[in-house]
Amino acid sequence: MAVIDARPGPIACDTGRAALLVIDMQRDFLEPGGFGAALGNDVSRLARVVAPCRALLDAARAAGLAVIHTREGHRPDLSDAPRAKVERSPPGLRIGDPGPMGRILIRGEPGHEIVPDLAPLPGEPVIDKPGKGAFYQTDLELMLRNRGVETLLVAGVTTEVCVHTTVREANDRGLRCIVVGDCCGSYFPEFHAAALAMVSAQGGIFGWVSDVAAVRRALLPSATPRTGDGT
Ligand code: C5J
Repeated sequence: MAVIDARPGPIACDTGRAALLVIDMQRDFLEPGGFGAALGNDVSRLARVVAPCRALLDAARAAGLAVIHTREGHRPDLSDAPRAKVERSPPGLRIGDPGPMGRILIRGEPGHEIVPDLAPLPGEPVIDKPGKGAFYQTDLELMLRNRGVETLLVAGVTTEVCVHTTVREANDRGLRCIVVGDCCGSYFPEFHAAALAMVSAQGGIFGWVSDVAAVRRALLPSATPRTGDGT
């Protein structure tokens, strides 16, 4: 049992029944020259969470937690892309259009891949999701139930969109969520801060908010702090 310092209070976590979920750390969202940058976003706000995420991943792997990755994207024929989602972007920058790193948000294209520093290890499931939430039209819930997971550590991008949607979905499924705040990123700092505040408000209405240093201290009590973990 690990006890993780968090808001609104410490949270005990049975590491045998916990998983780390890393959400949408994809090249198109994070890298200069990708889809996120083409939309005019400052991708450095997202890229800066790669190092803390790597420190979190290393700790979770060392502590024996299940590690699951997600990617947002669609089939090449767009049969799983709702028109309402496709039409929300300007023509030329829509899902399926040719982008700087291949077709935008299409599975199999270079931009859809997870950034190299956070690449899944063999055996770590990768959930391809068509929506913002990682539970919508995926087998994530089945995987977590089969593994007996009760607690989810959540990291990734973007804080107020796919991370928040997933945490809300998980909360309604009876899972305890610990959002690792400095391992989440947004193009909008004010949305990031508000999204984290909303998780832990009202006694933890959606869950807990912690940071990578606290998680590493709890999971690996004898390890020395390292660069990237916020200490
Ligand atoms: C994610 C998005 N991953 N912001 N997608 O948050 O469209």
